[in-house]
Amino acid sequence: MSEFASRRLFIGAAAALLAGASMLSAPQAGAEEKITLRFSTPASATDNRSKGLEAIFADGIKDFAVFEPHYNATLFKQGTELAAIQRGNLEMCITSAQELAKQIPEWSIFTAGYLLRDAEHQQKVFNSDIGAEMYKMVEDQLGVKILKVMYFGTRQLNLRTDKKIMTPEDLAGVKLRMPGTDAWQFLGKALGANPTPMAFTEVYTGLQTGAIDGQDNPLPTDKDKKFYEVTKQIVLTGHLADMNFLALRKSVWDGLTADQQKTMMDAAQAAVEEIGRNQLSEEAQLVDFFKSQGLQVYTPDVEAFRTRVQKMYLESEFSKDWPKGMVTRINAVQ
Ligand code: KDO
Repeated sequence: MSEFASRRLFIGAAAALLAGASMLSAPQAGAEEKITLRFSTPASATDNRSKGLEAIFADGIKDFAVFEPHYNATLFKQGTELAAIQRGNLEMCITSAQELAKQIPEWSIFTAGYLLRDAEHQQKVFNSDIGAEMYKMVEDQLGVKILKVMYFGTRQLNLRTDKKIMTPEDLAGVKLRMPGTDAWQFLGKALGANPTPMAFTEVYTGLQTGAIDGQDNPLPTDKDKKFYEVTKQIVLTGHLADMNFLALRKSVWDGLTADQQKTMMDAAQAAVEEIGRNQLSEEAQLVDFFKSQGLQVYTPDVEAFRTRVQKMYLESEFSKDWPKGMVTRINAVQ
């Protein structure tokens, strides 16, 4: 019996005992049937993704499931969430192409800088047959159901150093924190920097103490995590139109009725739409905010970054695993 199934039985038995023991504390009708969806993320509770999931996703599924978020990587360390789901110790997380690529090499195509053009292109790609094919690999190989893709924001460089960065050459020797997977480290290298792995929850201190010279994240994350307090500039490289995927253990999905599955998909869709809208609108406003905080915010020679990054990816070991013809198909999505 899976841990999930035994947990349900346990909750059911406990509720039955309670109901029998006291009429005063009778549980709500049907409450004992609810499934608990433990969700782990390194993000904070104030992140737009967290707020959107709690307000919309959790509410949408409340008749049959309890969404139980754990923020700031307090339940599972960044990068261990998928394995925890696979082992049956966790029900949900928001995962990334970089995490999926650790187990499914074909997924590294979506870790390439300057491939997805922007939020709209990204959403269209994943809502097309391309997304369906990629999600099927995750279901078949990992036993994880991708519910929806969410626009997380466009990644920009954020440095504590003064030197102006106009080209990849200017990043030579810059200790750039990237998350700790091969795909992320390669992106840092392709940008011209000296990448170094560090967990997301340690980045603020890393910047404050000078253990790292900079980091990359979407502007809403720089604001939410207050990275502007410990950095001096934001370089608008726009090197990755980044996304996350709302992921659920497939055995949990398979245990839902068809109606519950539809309700869950609708709730996930409504949540990711709201999250994407909020990320985009914050991105449009935040340059002024960072400037008001005394940071230099400017656009470098993006063409120079794009040319170098695309060349390095096409010549990399990663590209050998990309599904045949996929770059052309992605580029063709209008
Ligand atoms: C990060 O560690 O920089 C990153 O932005 C990588 C993303 O894929 C995602 O894991 C994100 O952190 C977390 O959700 C925390 O915001």
